[in-house]
Order: sequence, then structure tokens, then C-alpha cells
Amino acid sequence: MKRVDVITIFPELFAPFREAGVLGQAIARGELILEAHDLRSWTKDKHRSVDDIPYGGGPGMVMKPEPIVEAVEAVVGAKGARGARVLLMSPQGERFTQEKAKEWARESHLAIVCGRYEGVDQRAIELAIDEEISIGDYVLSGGEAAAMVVIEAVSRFVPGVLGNPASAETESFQQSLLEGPQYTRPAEFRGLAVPEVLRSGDHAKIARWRAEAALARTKQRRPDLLARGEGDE
Ligand code: J9Q
Repeated sequence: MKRVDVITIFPELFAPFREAGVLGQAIARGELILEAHDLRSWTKDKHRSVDDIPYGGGPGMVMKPEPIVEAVEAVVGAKGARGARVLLMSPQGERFTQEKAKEWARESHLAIVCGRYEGVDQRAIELAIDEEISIGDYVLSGGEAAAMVVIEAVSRFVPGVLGNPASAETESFQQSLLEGPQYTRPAEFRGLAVPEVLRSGDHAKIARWRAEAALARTKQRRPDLLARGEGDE
């Protein structure tokens, strides 16, 4: 992935995100382009409206189709005639996973539309969106924070984004098991000691201890990870 375009009513949220950490460095070096576009640029009315009341009644507002479709077409081209994958961040989406992050990192161009909580006119989805994506089951006011999650996870697989090219793969291993407890200096802090085995220098024993700690923690906190392949995840 070389380029990500975000379409949002809050482009200013992406300014600090673009500057910080390994992502900011990759952008500064030109290894990744990340641009946030103001959806309201594609409105035509004097109030620059991006939403309207729902047909059929009910609470909340629905995002209008015209600004979204025109924004996506202006930024990446029309569906069927473009070299970008276009995502919509939405609570109705398929779940985002590490597998999707890896897959999308191989694309040259991603565009991400940030929906608002109440929803997006279905015709905009049909005309402009390739995939609806959710990062998990919680209520957000809009898709901006979710888009940042996707951009960060995908960028880690882009050559040049991580200093250490082994890190992205190593950490994807954590899909199957949680990491156990980690320690750094000092050896004792406020009466709490680092487990003696980690300071023993016996590397075989340390590896065994870490494997057991990882398994125990996974059983306790994320039994779903151990049940993988038995049906439900
Ligand atoms: C746009 N809750 O939630 C989880 N992943 C995405 C979302 C989301 C939301 C509201 C609006 C996206």
C-alpha cells in the first residue's frame, strides 16, 4: 500500500495522526501518502449538509448519497474503473482482522469513507463502496477513530513503515496466543521483584516459562483464541 485517502467530516483529526510515530516518519520519507479530504467540499447547498432525515421516519440522521459518491469518484474514480479499494467504516461492516490488514497492505491504494453512527444512504454504499468494515462491537459517533485503527494496522505491513522488517510478522503470531508478562529494569520496584527465572540466564528454562505463562494468560483472558478451528471464530 502506497496511498490512503480518507473521506471524513473531520479531516483535522488526521493531522496529528499523520505526524506521529513510525507512520509519521514513513509519510515524511514519502514511503506512504495519507490524505484526509473534507466530505463537505462535495456539498452544494449553502449549509453544506451531509445528512438528512430518514425515509420512513425514526430517530437520527442518515448521510446523504450525493456528497459521498461524488467525493469517492473525485478522489479515486468510479466503481469498476478505479485502482483503489474503497472501505466504509460502519457498525454494519464485516469484522476487521489482522488477515485483512495483511491483504490490504498488498493493494497500492486504499480509500476509507468515515460514516456517522446513524447510517449512510444505501445507494451511496452500492454506488461507491467495495467493503463495509467494523473494528468491533461498540458504539462510536463516527468512523474516524476506526479508520485510524485500520490505517495503523495495515501500514505496519507496508515496507519501510516499521524500522524492523521482522516486527509485523512476529506480532501477527500473537493472533494465536497472548503474550505473557514482560519486565525491564529495575530488578525490584516498590517491593515487586522480576521473576527469578527471567534473570537466571537459562534460556531453555526461560522459553518454557514464557510459553506456560502465555498459555495460562490466554486461557484466562481469551479462551476464544484457543478454541480457534473448533467452530466459533
Ligand atoms: C462508523 N460505531 O464501530 C466499529 N467499527 C466501526 C464503527 C463505527 C461506528 C459508527 C460509525 C463506524
